[in-house]
Amino acid sequence: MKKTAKLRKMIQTNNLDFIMEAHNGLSAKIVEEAGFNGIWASGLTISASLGVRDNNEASWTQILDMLEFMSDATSIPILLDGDTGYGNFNNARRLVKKLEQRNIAGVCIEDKLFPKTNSFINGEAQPLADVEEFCGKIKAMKDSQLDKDFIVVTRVEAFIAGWGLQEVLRRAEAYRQAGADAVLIHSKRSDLTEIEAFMKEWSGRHPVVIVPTKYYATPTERFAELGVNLVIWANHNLRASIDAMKIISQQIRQQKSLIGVEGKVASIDEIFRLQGADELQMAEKKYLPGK
Ligand code: SPV
Ligand code: MG
Repeated sequence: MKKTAKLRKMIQTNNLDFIMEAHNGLSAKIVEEAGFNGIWASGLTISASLGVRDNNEASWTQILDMLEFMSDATSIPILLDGDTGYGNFNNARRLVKKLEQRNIAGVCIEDKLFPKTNSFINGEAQPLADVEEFCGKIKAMKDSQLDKDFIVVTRVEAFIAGWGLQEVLRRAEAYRQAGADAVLIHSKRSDLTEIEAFMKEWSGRHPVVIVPTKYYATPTERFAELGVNLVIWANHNLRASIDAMKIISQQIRQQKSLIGVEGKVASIDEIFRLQGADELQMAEKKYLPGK
């Protein structure tokens, strides 16, 4: 099955599915090996891994380059966090074209303004996109895709920006009618009240995606009970690696030695395995004279 068809199936079937954050080829590979059926290419973690802020400081082609490595390293579908689509409808439809060329299965766009700011930084001060303009962007993206299974997820930021349920519903419905394949309802509350209220009114009319970063303490069964289709674990590989790198850097600096760390880090052979070094050795035997 194509990557696009796999991701489409994940959002369209009624059972709850999960995708996991990755920010480069290596972390994407690790997500696949962990058994996930899909990858969230997070704007926050890709930009953080590049040492920049989640404010479109990395250019969209720099993101595209990273995605190419992630896509080449894996066989499961990738959903790109495409921020606002990096401009207006025209930039967004060109993004779709470039993503399809790199075998990316779908993109999520959020109804904010370029350059965006992460939803967890002063969210209530963030202006939202005009609904009509955003619907034009959705239509342009859907009209430009060549593969019918490529998905466009539209992320409603109205709760984040301090609006109520009515505004969230108005936007979600408008985006559904404009052709979005799913709506992502984002909430920065530590409980599930906003998501619950939305799911009740929405009553299954179109697939729903959530990101439980802030309401992490909610048992996962609740998401299934509410009828959520897809959960994004949005940033945990980067966060795990930050802690691991801090500990090892500090230890090596303090001990001026590798004696205490060798058993605590992945082996060099494990790096080779993740890179697929074996395959190259076999290919050399086949293709290089004298090997
Ligand atoms: C991301 O992972 O970049 C997201 C999710 O967009 S959030 O950080 O919650 O906005
Ligand atoms: Mg993001």
